[in-house]
Amino acid sequence: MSTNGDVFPPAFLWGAATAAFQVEGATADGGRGPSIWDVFCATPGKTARGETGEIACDHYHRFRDDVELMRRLNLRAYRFSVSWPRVLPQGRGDINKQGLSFYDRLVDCLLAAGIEPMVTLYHWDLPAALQMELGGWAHPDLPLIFADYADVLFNTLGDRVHHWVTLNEPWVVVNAGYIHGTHAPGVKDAGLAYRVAHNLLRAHAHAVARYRASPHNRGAIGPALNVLQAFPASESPADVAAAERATLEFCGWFGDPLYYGDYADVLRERFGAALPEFTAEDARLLTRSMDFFGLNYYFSHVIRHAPGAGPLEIEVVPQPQIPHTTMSWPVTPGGLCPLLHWLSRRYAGLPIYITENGAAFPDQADASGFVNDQPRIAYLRDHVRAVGQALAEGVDVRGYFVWSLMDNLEWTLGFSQRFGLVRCDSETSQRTIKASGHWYSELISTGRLDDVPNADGAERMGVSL
Ligand code: IFM
Repeated sequence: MSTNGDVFPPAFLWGAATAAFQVEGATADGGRGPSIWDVFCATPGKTARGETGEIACDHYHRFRDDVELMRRLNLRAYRFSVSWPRVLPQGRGDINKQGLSFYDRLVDCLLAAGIEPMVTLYHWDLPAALQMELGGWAHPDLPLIFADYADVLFNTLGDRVHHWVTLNEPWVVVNAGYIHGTHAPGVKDAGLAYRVAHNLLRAHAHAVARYRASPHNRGAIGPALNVLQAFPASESPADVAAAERATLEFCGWFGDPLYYGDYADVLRERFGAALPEFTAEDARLLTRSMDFFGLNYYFSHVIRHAPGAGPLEIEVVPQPQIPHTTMSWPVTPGGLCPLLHWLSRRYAGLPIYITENGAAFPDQADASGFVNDQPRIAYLRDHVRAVGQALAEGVDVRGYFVWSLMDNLEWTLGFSQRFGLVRCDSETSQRTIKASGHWYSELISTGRLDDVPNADGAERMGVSL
């Protein structure tokens, strides 16, 4: 695919993304079992204002209206995740037909509206039974149990779904869930975290092997990895090497094993015995186990060499002059194009999808519920422009998914962080397309960034990084 920068190819896959626990609600409906996130949210003090996924955006009941909204937004694709405990309430064993049929109907409804489904198999909501009975991802059998679950979905939806994402942001699962304990299952055990990461990688490899052996292997399968571009704080060789190590913290840990069959050398040197070894069979299954690289890009950092600061000896240099989102993330569209080049060199031959990109801003709705979210338009426009530039320079980017279709439950932070193209009233679940949604639909219909009128007052943000 190529472009002249502001003009995108007709086949470019424009979409928006969500995740089951963040939007579905209906946590006790239709035979669904509890997930580790239900347990976590029910524990006092774990989420802001004690907010839970019980209702979320009520997408489980409103999915037909939501697909109609997607059609009005001109989306070509919708990335959603399957709730594992909705399909297998105990994580394994008996299939909950009612739960499975929800995804069956959702896929049919999307296809009838001309929208391509991209299905994520694991977006953090592990069945609670697997955590309680086996200790979750720390257990060496989890990868095979995950592959069995994946197989259920390949067999049910594989005739109609051609884009599969195995794991969403395993780096976050490990860091927030097992090092800092701020996400479910709320464990703080760095030693265990390496084993969990290892099993997540093995789970991806086993699921991909099943997909490739399945009669429905007519599409593409890959991970969605969160990666940032690390800019060195100075031209000194020490800072340049530190910046490379910072990017490798994500890619060397999760991307490299899925392409080369092992962790990056620099991680083996720095983490030593803490990084488990892959068996020869694991390495065989892992090597070239991505059909595409799914990139979740939110921000980049300036990094300096910091002797003694953890095994990687890296430190983020704050950039207070750059605008930040309400997540306190810097707005850095300038990191995206170099990162796309870096990925296309390191994982040569793989197409890239931007599986998530977006921003939370302090949206204010008017009396009708409409949000004139000019900062989000500016954010999206600058990032889409960076994608167009990378395409024009020869990087094989095939699609772009805004995070998120609608405001939803931002995990521990509850409903306070609004990422949506569509406002979802957290009291009534009423949907209203925001100015950014209208802007995005116009971009999709023309495929030209230069044709979409600039949003009033939308300043170009954070372009220096
Ligand atoms: O909401 C999350 C999503 O679940 C995973 N990627 C980042 C988003 C914003 O924090």
